[in-house]
Amino acid sequence: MRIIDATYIKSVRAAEDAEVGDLPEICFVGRSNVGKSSLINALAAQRVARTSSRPGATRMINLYKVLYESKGRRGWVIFSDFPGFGYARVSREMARDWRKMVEGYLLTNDRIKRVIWLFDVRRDPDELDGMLVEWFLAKGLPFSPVLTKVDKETQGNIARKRRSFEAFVDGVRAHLFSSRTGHGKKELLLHIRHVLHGEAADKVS
Ligand SMILES: Nc1nc2c(ncn2[C@@H]2O[C@H](COP(=O)(O)OP(=O)(O)OP(=O)(O)O)[C@@H](O)[C@H]2O)c(=O)[nH]1
Ligand SMILES: [Mg+2]
Repeated sequence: MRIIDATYIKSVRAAEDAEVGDLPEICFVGRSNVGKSSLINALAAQRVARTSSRPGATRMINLYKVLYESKGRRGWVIFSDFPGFGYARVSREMARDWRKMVEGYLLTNDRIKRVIWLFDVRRDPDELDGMLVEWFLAKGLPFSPVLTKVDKETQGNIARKRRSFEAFVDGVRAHLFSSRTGHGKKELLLHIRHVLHGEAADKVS
């Protein structure tokens, strides 16, 4: 699969405001600063999503319309770039607002084919991450973990972290990614293609 073009459409707080017809959607969620916008730019091979060194800058869900080619056929998909969660400096009230918006969006949008959950490979999952996994599983939301910024870790650590992360998410396969080196880009695009065609193998075998 190859992305031919990606354009920003709009920023929304609710699924009904998306107005993208019946296009399938892939959501990119994860903690603040984990590399969501960078990953979208890396997949799209262009700077379409805004990145920032200021964590928590994105407050709305940013929608991108993506044209792709796969096996000689073209198709459209929406990529949605979510505001980061778990940023320590936001107030309790803002954290509650974030949660209401994100949960509402994910639960009322039946075009969503997959939630791509980005996780910094250097971190260890904490209680908040555990709650998120439980929530995905309880709601039956299909999710794909991606360990990001692998250029910052040694091969040995990456392999070890991947195994323990996959155990943490109940055996769901975790992908590796670096937007700096492009590591994992081909595999992730292939995975997205499989998701869009209903062919994804999600469990670690
Ligand atoms: N070394 C390295 N740095 C990265 C990588 N991906 C992102 N970064 C850096 O991490 C910082 C945050 O990246 P963003 O893509 O803006 O992260 P985000 O998840 O969209 O952040 P929020 O929108 O604030 O939640 C930036 O300084 C990026 O340059 C990566 O693969 N490797
Ligand atoms: Mg961002």
